[in-house]
Amino acid sequence: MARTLIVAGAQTGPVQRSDSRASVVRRLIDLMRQAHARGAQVVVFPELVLTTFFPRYWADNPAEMDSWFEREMPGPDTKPLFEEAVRLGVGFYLGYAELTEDGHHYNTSILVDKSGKIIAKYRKVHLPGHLEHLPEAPWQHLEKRYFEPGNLGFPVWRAFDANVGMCICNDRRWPETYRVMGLQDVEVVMLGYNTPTHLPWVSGYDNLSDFHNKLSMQAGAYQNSCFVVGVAKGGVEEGCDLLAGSVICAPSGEIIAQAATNGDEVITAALNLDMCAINKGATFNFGLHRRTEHYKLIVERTGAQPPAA
Ligand code: ING
Repeated sequence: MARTLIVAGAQTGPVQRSDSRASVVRRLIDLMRQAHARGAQVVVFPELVLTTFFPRYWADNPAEMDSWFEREMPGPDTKPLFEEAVRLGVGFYLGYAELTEDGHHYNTSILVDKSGKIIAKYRKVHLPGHLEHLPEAPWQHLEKRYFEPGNLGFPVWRAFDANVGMCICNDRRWPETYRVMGLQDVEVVMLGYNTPTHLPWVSGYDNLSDFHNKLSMQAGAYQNSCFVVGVAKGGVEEGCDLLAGSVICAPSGEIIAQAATNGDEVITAALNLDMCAINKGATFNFGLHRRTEHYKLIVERTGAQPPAA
């Protein structure tokens, strides 16, 4: 009997500045009910899903942004989501802005089991964008200003009878993210994202926004023989168009579920987890094929250095 995990990606449309957390949680509960109706055992929500993507705004004092952060999880606004999850008997991944008791700011995701218990936490490692204010740009991308780099690494947990890992948004573009989890025998990588389709600080690739989105996750899935569940907050948020394109990728690298809209939409797939073993035992049998003695630069060198003239 194949080991199967039915997962749902609960893509959301935009969250405007004026949308309350309570109104967002009502949408998440509706999506969770739809996912449960399709047999989902775990539901993946987007990155920073409770609020608008506030790193698009400049604040002279970063502390002005603290109102976008959660000081407790669950808090009064998110408790109804945890309660619904227990009622339905489903687990979920939730992305949110975390403000710790000792004043640290992280772009965070948690994994909650079907009893409503937080069983895992991840803090975004790769913070994209820029530090300085770009006053001419239609929006900023100031994650480096408002968040600290994650300090938990890329763990993999045993959950839902599978080896489960988490990452967030820009992390999905870096092969190291998947490989560190692959070296922990990950079978399902869950991630949420908020991806503007126009990047003021780098031009030239806006037209390939969805191609790069899918390429990154399909490659990560194939090269580490795992499933990848990537879930967007999409649509036009305060004038900024966010990419939708949520997908579930199989260890073959193929997309096995894909969103058709840029709004609130559930995608589901029954993951045959034994599929991971095919290439873990062959093409990507790390223990048999990798030659780590030649990989030192990956850890020792941060930025690229050209060859001597
Ligand atoms: N958003 C984007 C992402 O990595 C980005 C930022 C887009 C960086 C495209 C580079 C290219 O999907 C977040 N929140 O990381």
